[in-house]
Amino acid sequence: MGPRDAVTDGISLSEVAIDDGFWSPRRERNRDVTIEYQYEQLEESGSLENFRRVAAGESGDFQGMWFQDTDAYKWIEAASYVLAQRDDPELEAKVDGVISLIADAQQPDGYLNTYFSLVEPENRWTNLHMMHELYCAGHLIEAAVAHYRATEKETLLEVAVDFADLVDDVFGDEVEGVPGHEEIELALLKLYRVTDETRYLELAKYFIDLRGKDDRLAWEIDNPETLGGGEYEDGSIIPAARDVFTHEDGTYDGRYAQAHEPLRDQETVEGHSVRAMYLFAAATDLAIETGEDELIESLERLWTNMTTKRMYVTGGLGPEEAHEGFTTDYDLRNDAYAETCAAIGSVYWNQRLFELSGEAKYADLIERTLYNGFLAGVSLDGTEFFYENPLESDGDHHRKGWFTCACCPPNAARLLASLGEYVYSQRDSAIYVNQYLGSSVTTAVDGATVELSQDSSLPWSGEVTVDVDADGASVPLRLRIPEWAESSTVTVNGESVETPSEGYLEIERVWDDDRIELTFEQTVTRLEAHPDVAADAGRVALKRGPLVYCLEAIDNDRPLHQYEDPSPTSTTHRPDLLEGVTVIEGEASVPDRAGWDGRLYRPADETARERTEFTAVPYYAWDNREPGAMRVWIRS
Ligand code: FUB
Ligand code: ZN
Repeated sequence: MGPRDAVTDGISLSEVAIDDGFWSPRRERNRDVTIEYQYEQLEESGSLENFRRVAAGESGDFQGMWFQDTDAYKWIEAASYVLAQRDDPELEAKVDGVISLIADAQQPDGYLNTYFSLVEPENRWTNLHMMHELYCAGHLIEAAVAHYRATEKETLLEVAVDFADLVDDVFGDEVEGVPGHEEIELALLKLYRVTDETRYLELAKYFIDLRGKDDRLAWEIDNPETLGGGEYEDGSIIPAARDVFTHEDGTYDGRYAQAHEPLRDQETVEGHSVRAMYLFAAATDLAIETGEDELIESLERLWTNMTTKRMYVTGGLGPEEAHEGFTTDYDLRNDAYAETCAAIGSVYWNQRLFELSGEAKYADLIERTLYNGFLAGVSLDGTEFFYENPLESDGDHHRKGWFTCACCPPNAARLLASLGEYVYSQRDSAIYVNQYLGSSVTTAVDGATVELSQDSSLPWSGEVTVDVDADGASVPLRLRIPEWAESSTVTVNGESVETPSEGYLEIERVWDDDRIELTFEQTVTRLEAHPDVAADAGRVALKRGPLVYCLEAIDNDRPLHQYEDPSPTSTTHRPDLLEGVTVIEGEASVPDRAGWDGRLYRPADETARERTEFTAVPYYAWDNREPGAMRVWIRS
């Protein structure tokens, strides 16, 4: 038995059925609209055509970003999660069609990358820092594992295994080095779990351990003439990559790809935030497999740095656009980059940290990220996406259906389709209820069949019921007390249970048609940020339950910068607004407009202030009406 078997035995997606007032409509739209629409985009963007052309033995005329294959892989992954939860022959046939295109494009030795096959077949594996061959391989593997788990078909798994075997033969032997964009590491760990082949575990460990130790990436930066990728749009990618991989004085800087020092020595989260999240997720999976203390300590240290100094109140990550990532402690400017993929990566990492430790704080952060930093990335109608998720806008930032670099839309689709993975967990023979959303699960724990059925009123109010039946078996149940709950009450069959203020409430008893009722008090909180966050100095943000709120121009008469000292007075559920949201209303102070005619400046003591009403809506719902300004942090 490895350490993993001792600590966790995940509940599979097909065991969980979600039926939730808040999430189900979003997931249905994801299934019926988004996944359908994204399939069309795969055709329109040339992604599928690239596979067809490789299969036909053609060359040249590659379309799209050099890692565009991943759009198709992520689409298959999202569709597979849907198929894991219900029969859908039409979708399955579409998935099969895309898989056969991919299989036909695979080279006889297992290699698969349409950019290199079409444009520079002789330059495989020459540009690890930017050309994403291993990143594409990772998304292929993730798609294959999801597809195999959903359908038991091995069509894509065989393709992925052949490619993974080639990568294993090449790396550590013919080529020494790590990918500039992490992703393959976490994928190899998934492949290991599904095949039991230790070579994939070893290969993931090789990539994780080598990062920051070898000088291959640095060497590439200084030897651009030897690199593949030179033919991509006249090689414009190579100088651009140099910018993000060098200090101002032109010397190599590995932080962009978390390659500045070995992972186990890293103290702060650095560089490109999606890359960082994927690396840390993989390393956590590795720690789950090996139980290695040094690795676990470094991951905890990085998590603490991120969550106490480098994370937005929404769970969003990475203020800086130039390198799409982290900068310095407390740099949380509100024109945040905060890529949707980084929020998604954070959910992946935190889920693994939970599996490793069983600690509620990771599930708390998943909840915060899902409802805020992630969900803002998807329009209410499911057809448009944010790439960047600022916390303040002048009204010119809008979602789009697709992007030239379309990493976020299919990433959002795969997370929504796999939401069931985050609700329950089984660990140390206990069942954990990690997220409160209407759902049911039937699973086996130490030979007993346990059925849970949950009803939840989140995020609008805090009432939850969980019906439990284990046919008279005794199974510990751990229920997360959300960090935001001001107070909580829990009863079992009407009898009160003593409840901790945070962490998990454990209830162990013989379960036989029992009902647990939980009430989490939701109050509106005015949050302030640490004094070193210059961007939020003298500002407050409104939060209620798991939701962060914002002001949008459309609901408020004055320009948003004029609102000061918001005092919430009431909350109202408005079924008509933004598909049903609870708004926070109150009064704020604004400057009196009298006496300004013909004047731009005047002594400050001449300006009186007056109180006016404001309305705040959940941050996730912003930019779904008429364009206008938005602010999360309001002057205090
Ligand atoms: O480079 C692949 C993906 O595209 C990254 O994860 C995103 O940040 C975007 O740059
Ligand atoms: Zn993205």
